[in-house]
Amino acid sequence: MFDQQETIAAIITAQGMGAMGAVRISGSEAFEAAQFLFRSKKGTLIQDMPHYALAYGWIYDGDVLLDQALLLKMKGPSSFTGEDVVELQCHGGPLVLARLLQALVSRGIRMAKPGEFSQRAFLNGKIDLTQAESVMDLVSSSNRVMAEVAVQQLQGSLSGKIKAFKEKIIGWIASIEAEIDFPDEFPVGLVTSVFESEIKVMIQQIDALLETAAYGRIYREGLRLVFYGRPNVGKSSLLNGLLQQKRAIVTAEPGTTRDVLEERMMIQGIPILLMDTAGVRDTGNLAEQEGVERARGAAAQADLVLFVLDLAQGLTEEDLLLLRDLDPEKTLLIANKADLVTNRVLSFEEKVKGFEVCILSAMEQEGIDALIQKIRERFESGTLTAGNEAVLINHRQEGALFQARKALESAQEGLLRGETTDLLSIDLQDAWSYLGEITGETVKEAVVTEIFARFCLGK
Ligand SMILES: Nc1nc2c(ncn2[C@@H]2O[C@H](COP(=O)(O)OP(=O)(O)OP(=O)(O)O)[C@@H](O)[C@H]2O)c(=O)[nH]1
Ligand SMILES: [Mg+2]
Repeated sequence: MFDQQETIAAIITAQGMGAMGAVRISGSEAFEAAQFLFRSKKGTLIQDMPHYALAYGWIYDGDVLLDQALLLKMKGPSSFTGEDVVELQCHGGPLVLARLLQALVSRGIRMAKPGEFSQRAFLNGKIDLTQAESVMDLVSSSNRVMAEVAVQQLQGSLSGKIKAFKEKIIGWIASIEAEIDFPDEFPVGLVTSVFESEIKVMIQQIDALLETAAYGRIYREGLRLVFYGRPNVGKSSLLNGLLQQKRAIVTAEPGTTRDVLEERMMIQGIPILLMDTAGVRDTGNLAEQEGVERARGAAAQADLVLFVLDLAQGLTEEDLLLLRDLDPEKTLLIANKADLVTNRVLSFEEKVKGFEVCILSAMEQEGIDALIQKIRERFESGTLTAGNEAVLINHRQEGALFQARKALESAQEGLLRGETTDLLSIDLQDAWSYLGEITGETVKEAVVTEIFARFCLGK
């Protein structure tokens, strides 16, 4: 855990030149340290400035003038970190900011580690863990949905739900304790029968949250779309067709693509990670063999496989073998090179029953729009309930929520078996504690450190 006694500072604006650059100082010596450097035009001292006030002036390192600046004073606990904070807003030159930071360090202020401001905010109870994580999502979001969900979670949309669960559970535990302590006043089983149905409702609500995890990953990392199939069927051509640029090498020779080639794009608001792979075949070439292995791996991890075949050749035995391992729910069958055939009726339709087929020509750019529409439909027909919930949980939150659900289920089963109420209470306490990991009250210190270490410098 970081030493909270120390006063820390960091550049909080992006690297490089900009109209503005800012340095934040946080801790008990923030005002004093800033006063060393800052001379207000009106001669005001920082200690005399009111809370949230701005002062205009100049920054000096000793006698050396560094920059012109605005100083913002925030008195703890009403600041982001909960400590005394000063923000110096100057001109956004990398050297100016570095010299300013250096001047602070030479006066005993420590440089903040990545995520340290946010970690202090968490430790001082200014934000909970879900809010800290949503800050990360917000600054790294590449699409509108993620940005909107992240800002709602920052406002507390997820914390609110978790808090409500926890309060309810505490209520149940209290009733159980009352039943145990004052058996005469509570007829046996009265309390438990009331919350049998309530536990069921809570499990359903948790399931709805758990369902958002898959979409959370897609909005954070992109929908993994993997081009897969035999060599030379036109996988790379199709990737280029979707991207509208000649990104992947295309040749008439089978075995052109070797590595997994990744490219990002947006399809109607959905962030997509396109992955072109090597054509699958038996080969003596070591590099190609490795490529084939990677192709299989990528297909296994795909959200959606675009299985490409060559319509001019029809469905080959090798195609069928590959198809057998694919899940129709996660696959679109692309019959490519439609420009080479005159009759577009699929002779092999029976053999690919269950798979949705898309006939197109990557070379002629024909049928690409219909493919885009199908990708969109696949995404929407999934389990997306997140849009209206405005909550997308991440992997860590999913894990804890899953454990909480298990504990609740165990309580539910206990109730049905007519277990004694003290056993029930243990399950409920477990559920409460797992929920607390999400917001951070019961989370282990190592996890907290790991979460904040992923933040960027100055956050
Ligand atoms: N006529 C026609 N030719 C196509 C079409 N799509 C791709 N081709 C041709 O098929 C050949 C192979 O295309 P690629 O895109 O390299 O095929 P691939 O599946 O990526 O091949 P590997 O990387 O070797 O696995 C090239 O000569 C392309 O021009 C199409 O729709 N129609
Ligand atoms: Mg290729």
